[in-house]
Amino acid sequence: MASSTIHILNGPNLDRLGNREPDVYGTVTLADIEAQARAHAAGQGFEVVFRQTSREGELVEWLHEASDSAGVVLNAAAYTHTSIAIRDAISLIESPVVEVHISNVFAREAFRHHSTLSAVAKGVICGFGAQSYLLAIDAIAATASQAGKRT
Ligand code: CA2
Repeated sequence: MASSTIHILNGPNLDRLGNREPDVYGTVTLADIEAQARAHAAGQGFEVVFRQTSREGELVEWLHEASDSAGVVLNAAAYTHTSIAIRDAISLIESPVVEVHISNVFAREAFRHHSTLSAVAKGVICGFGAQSYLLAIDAIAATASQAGKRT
């Protein structure tokens, strides 16, 4: 039977969201994002596994664990711009991975314009604040229903 679980994986420093750099990230906390994402996913019949780590290898292991899920919403934070290990893990799993960013990385420093992950992700959503996560959930729901995995 098709999975109805979406894994939402967050990388380094995202646990510090809330009051630093509000011009870039707003004032939302990661706990706020989790609550919004759980409610949004539940409205479409999905359960959520929501995790954050500062360790690259842990993100790799969590991607492996998400292999048979309905999809993965991945904000790899700074690892987005550097990690071949996370890219390889995305390539290895069956589930669609949506790369998300709170900020519009293309309106920021040049080193944020390149992602090692985008080419192997199903798609990329950035610049919509916490709503980037909700749009990614919608994209996974649409992908699952298009593939006939869910009705
Ligand atoms: O915009 C995003 O979601 C990012 O993935 C956030 C990463 C950044 O390295 C990416 O280029 C874009 C940084 C997360 C750091 O989180 C902070 C938390 C508190 C205060 C400042 C940053």
